[in-house]
Amino acid sequence: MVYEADQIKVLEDLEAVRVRPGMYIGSTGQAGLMHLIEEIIDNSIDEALAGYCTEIHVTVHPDNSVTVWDNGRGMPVGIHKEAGINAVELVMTTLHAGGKFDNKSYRVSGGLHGVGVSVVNALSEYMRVEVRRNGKIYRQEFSRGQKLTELEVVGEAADTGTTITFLPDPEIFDEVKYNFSKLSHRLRELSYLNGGLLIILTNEVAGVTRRYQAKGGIVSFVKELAQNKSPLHSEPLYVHGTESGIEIEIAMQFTDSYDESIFAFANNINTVDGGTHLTGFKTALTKFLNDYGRDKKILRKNDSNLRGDDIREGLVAIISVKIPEPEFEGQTKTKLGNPEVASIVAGILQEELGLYFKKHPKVARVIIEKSVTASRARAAAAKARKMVRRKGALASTTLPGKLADCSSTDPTKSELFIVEGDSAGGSAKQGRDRTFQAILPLRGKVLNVEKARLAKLLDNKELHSIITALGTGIRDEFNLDKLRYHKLILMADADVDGAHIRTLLLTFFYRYLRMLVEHGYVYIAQPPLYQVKDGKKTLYLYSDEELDAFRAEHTGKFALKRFKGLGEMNPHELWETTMNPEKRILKQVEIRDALEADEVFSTLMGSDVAQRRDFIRENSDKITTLDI
Ligand code: 0RA
Repeated sequence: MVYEADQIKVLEDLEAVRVRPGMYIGSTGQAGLMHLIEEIIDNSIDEALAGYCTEIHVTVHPDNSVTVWDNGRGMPVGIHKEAGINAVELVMTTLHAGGKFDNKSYRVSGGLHGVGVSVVNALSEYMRVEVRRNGKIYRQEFSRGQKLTELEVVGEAADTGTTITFLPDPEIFDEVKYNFSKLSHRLRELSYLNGGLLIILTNEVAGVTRRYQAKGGIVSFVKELAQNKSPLHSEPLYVHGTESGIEIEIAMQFTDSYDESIFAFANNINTVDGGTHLTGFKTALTKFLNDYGRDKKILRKNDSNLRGDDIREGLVAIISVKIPEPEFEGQTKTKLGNPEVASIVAGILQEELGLYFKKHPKVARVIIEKSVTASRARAAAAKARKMVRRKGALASTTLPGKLADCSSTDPTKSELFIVEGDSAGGSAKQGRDRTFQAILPLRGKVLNVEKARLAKLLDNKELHSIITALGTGIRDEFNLDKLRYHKLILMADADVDGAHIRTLLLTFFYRYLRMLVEHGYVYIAQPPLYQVKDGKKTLYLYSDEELDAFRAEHTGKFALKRFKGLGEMNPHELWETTMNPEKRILKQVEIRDALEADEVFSTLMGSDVAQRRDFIRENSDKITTLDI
């Protein structure tokens, strides 16, 4: 039975969620809304992982409510013995009830989301659960964490499954507006990670439906990621194995590109900070190829061992592990901690590589030869750098000539504005607070990172000046302690060209200075789009929405000016609107933003014209509204 004390506890718990939503879902903005949807989807994904669910439909309705439908076993509807209430109600109204009665083999959640559906209920103005089970349709409705109705049978069902609809509470959320680009990105990722699973996303407002299904699972994922690069072997390698209840899946494709794109997932969560699965993978790959190369005499006696990063140059890979009890570590819980996973991944990978290369010795040779070339190129580049340094012409400590540095030498207080164009750079130099703000103007087209070899990258004047201004060096010589500014602010026009430069710079940061993004040091400045003069008052507006709102409120006369570029603002205006820490809006770049930029970049710069055209058509919003 439920005792009065229990009931009071439950009410207190869910009230606590409403009082401090940020503690449970991170924020009450778009990211928080995303958490609500992910929480519900995760339950359906768990059901798919357990092997009972083949389809998930996510629908966003015009009233902002969201429905997640699945064809799993259906949430249990029976009375829970200890609690004395039905299981749907228990799960929906009790904090952390999830684990009480389900004995699922895998859980998606575990660190990142995993707050429980009751949290979604607590933060929803309305919520409805429908279960198809035992030939019947059951329904129960809730609001703000409490039940509105009892669990009732409302019809007959031919199949099984669960349908959950929720409407985020406007009392909690600043604005209920979903980020469709993030949502579709995540659903597509989930379809790859759960091969065969059909996921359908419908945006009823825009009248758009997207269908995600990848019969080939992570092999299709790798093919897609590698499609703009030239592969060194025709089909991706696929490795699969289970040990001690831990399931390992790896797909990899070596290409002639110069960067490595390895994505590691644990229970469908993108572990951007890596962890034991990634360590196991890297160790085994390096060891195996060195042993194999020696054994087959591809590596000679005098050759030194191949280094991991030389082997991984040009590698596109997905590592996906599924673990009964994942441990997620780090501030953002995106690093896998389970120590046993490293040796399990390493063991399975070594064994499978042995079998694969027995059948495909040519592939092994191509990969090892590519690694040797990479290592020679790296040595040559290092030697060239040393020569230059010895000549004293360009010690990496010599700051670029066009950098207008700040007077502060304390990195935690210093900011670097990387500004597109000389004229905007000039305004920024005059408008800045020189005690802590440094300006680096960029001219012309920045190098195409995709097609350039690392050594050549250092020849590019623009990127070279960024690297020297930062002070950290890159790749092997990267040293975070030498970073001269803890805020790196990209400042470009709010037009298509500006968006391209931003995409390019983010891609450069993502591939060569990822640590800076991970530490939250990279920002995007948000210059205003409009200036309105209303009598004596001058106001700046940063989006078309703000302009619409202003128009709605001001029926009288006002002078409107649209800024076509940063260069149109005088130094004072630029300071007031975009640089003054008291007033400016900065967007902190997340690793996901940088990854998306990397994808946009690869497609835009890739050689497939038809694909590029489709991409631009589908993502015109992203490219023109700078939502990268
Ligand atoms: C607990 C146990 C079982 C299924 C579920 C939860 C479940 C929850 C949700 C939420 C959305 N979709 C879902 N699908 C399943 C298994 C019960 C059994 O043994 O049949």
